[in-house]
Amino acid sequence: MENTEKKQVVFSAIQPSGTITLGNYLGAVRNWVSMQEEYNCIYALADLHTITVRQEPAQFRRNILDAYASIMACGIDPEKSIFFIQSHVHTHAEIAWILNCYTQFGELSRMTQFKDKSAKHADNINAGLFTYPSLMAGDILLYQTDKVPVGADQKQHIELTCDVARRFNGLYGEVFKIPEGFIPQNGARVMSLQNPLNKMSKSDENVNGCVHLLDPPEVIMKKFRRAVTDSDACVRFAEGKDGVNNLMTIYGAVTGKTMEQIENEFAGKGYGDFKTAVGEAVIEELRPIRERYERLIKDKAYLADCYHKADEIALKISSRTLAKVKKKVGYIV
Ligand code: AQP
Repeated sequence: MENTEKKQVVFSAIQPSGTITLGNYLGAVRNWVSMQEEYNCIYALADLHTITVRQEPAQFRRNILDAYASIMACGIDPEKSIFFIQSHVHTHAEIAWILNCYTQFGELSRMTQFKDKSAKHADNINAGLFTYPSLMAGDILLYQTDKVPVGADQKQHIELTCDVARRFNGLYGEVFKIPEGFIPQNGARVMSLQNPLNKMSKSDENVNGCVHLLDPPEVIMKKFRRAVTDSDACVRFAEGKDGVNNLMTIYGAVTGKTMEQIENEFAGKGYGDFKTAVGEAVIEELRPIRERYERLIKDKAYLADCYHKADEIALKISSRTLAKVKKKVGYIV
């Protein structure tokens, strides 16, 4: 599985903080799948990050396996990519501590995700939530990554990763490769169907705002039929039409159609026809994923075999960078 060809390295991760959403899929995971042929791909289930928000242990354990199977069902091939579980590879926690000491308080204070999540979980603004970007920087930098396929919400964290890497390299020489974000043209920021000013999130309490990869077809259709639009009754992409813009973005991302083609397709038709078309397109996109998931989740031994093999390779690769980092800092290794 470890590829020695000189392909560029791709790294990305996803949190098992709930059922994977259409936003996660269109913003990130779809690119993870398509990049497998051309790049050396390393993907992780970022379960260390997940406990920055309190998890119920039994549910968390189920979410980890469900998310692992869901991502594989999207098309991650264990023969082509390394797909491991972050908490199984100790180098991540270790480098996070070191990078914490090269990341400024002021930089972390400016992160919008920290501000958003602190507001959402005001009773648990823990240090892990604050230093989350140092762990994310470590995840990426451990693998000498070239490209990081993510949704638009992660742009700020990638920029911080590059700043920390440049700072470290400035002190000690070329230790880290400076990565770049890889953000899709379509679907980089899928919004909630109920509140199109907020992004669609796994942990959204309003279930109707969020389409999950494993939702049955009738549930997906119901969510799209209930999606918030406006009183304009015209399918066009324009300022102030956040709900319709979001539905058009989703439809465009799934069908490959431009906003202009979508406007022409629905000229003279109402929102009812449009919402049904978006629902049908999404149902067909997700159908094979749900079917593959149903098969995979029954085969726990196969899943365990996949992640154990990947954990081992990830540890081997990441240990090289960690050893270099520790030596540069001055530790006896
Ligand atoms: N709404 C979205 N549109 C496009 N891309 C998105 N991503 C997340 N939401 C959207 C991308 O999905 C990848 C994995 O995200 P994550 O699990 O690391 O964390 P997140 O960004 O905090 O995702 P959620 O779904 O919003 O989780 P919770 O509810 O736990 O906070 C990333 O590449 C992200 O950009």
